[in-house]
Amino acid sequence: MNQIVFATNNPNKLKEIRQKIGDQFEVLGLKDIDCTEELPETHETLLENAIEKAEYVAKNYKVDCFADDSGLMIDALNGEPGVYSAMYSGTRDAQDNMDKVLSNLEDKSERSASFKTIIALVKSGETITFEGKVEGVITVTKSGADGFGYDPIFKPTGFDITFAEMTASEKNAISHRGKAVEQLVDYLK
Ligand code: ITT
Repeated sequence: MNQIVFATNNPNKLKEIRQKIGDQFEVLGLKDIDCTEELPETHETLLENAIEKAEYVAKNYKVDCFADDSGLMIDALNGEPGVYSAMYSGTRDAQDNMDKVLSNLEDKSERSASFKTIIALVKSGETITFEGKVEGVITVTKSGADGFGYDPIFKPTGFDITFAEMTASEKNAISHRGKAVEQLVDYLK
């Protein structure tokens, strides 16, 4: 089976992508290539950060790889948390990050939001990017225990449940990351 390195320190992302394409590719994590440091993310756009992470790992570890930079964009908060989604509350704690979103949206009826993923692939020294997006709304309370990050407060358009109430394959079929990964796989085929 073809191998591909996914340059992420987020174990939930690795698990999701393995669930989605694990029957087609052996997806290696950073531990598998002995990369244990924090990846650089110094920019203010998902696109630049995804490219930065993928190119950093490709250059320093001499592997072809891809990286994902994702964010939750909330219209009533002018696109926040956006590129700062991972540490919106000042920590990586998902409960604290969701609490900050819910408190910022208190009393707001306009709750539309979208998740976006940019995947940057570095292959044979060339960088290519793919994008996936899903629209939805931010709920008033948290529901569900699956998934990760903001999943318990994001209800995708056309569904009556949050991402955290879906099975992994249900989420993967419609999610920002799932859509970006489908394009990556089409390209690699
Ligand atoms: P890497 O940079 O190592 O890949 P990270 O967690 O720092 O991991 P990002 O910079 O892309 O990743 O931050 C994205 C954050 O957005 C992530 O930590 C979650 O809080 C949130 N997020 C991304 N995708 C999500 C999803 O599918 N469901 C819920 N929250 C998500």
